Amino acid sequence: MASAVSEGLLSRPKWLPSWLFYDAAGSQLFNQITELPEYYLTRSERAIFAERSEEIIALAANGDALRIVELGAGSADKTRLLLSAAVDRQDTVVYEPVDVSASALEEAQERIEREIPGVIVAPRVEDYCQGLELDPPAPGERRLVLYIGSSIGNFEPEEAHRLLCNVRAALAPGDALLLGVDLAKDEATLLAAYDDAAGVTADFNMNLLARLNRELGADFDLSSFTHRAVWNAAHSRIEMHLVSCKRQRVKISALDMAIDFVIGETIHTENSYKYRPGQAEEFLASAGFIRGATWTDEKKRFAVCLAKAGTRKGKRIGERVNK
Ligand code: AVJ
Repeated sequence: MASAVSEGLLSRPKWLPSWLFYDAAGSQLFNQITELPEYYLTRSERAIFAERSEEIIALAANGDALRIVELGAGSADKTRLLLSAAVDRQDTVVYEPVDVSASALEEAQERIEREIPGVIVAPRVEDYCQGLELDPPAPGERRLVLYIGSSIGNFEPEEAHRLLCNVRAALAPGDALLLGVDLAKDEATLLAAYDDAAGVTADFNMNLLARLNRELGADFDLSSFTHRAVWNAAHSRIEMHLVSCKRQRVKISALDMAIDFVIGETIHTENSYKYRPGQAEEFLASAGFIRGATWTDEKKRFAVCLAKAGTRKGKRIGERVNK
């Protein structure tokens, strides 16, 4: 954390990595975001699962039993629709949620085992960006990896490609990946989703500075920064920034650093890439996956793609993909 923060704040323009959002307070704010009227992503993806879970699970299983792995599982809320569909087809389902947050995984395990009998939860506290190792499938078993919720949207296109290659390298031919991506759409809808009327996304962004104050002894004055969301059409991404309202100096005692801001200077805190139709399928194909099927919600805001591991392996790259 210390090295990422000092690298980002010493750069011009200044930036901070978006994984820093998710401390306990930030994870809670993110859960609130998913319930906002403007944040259509979670609702759109959940609507797809509500309608298509059976079909998705049947296509992935292809007559065998499934073992389900979820990358960046968090609270695993929408996943329950897929898990229920899987236990309808087989008596028990092993579900391995992978996340860096042990507390989120504990809560998810407790809730899923209570609410969906037949699911055996085997949580893994791991950073999947460092590469991925999976247990080999038992005879008559296939793996389904879930990477849903537009989590891939935080990665630069080259990083996203590398991550998909790493997933492919961990799979055997016939295993499957279910990928959820947000689709490019009109600017007003996108901006509202990342700058909601209740100000929850602003709090989520500002929590980053509060976190640096708490954990690195920084003295950011939260009232002299504001939240800004921008649609970058050239790169097809929403950007989040923190804007300094005045000329100021901030000290970060744990890093023994002082950082100067001019008025209006920004810290770039997140990119959230929005895919055009067909783009996720192209990414998957170039990482060694075979096209399966794509589902979208009624308003075509969000897409879920099922892809099968082909015989050509993706190139495994152990290097961390989100700096
Ligand atoms: C968790 C990366 C999917 O990009 O929409 C929500 C994070 N940032 N509001 C997204 C987020 C601002 C979210 N992802």
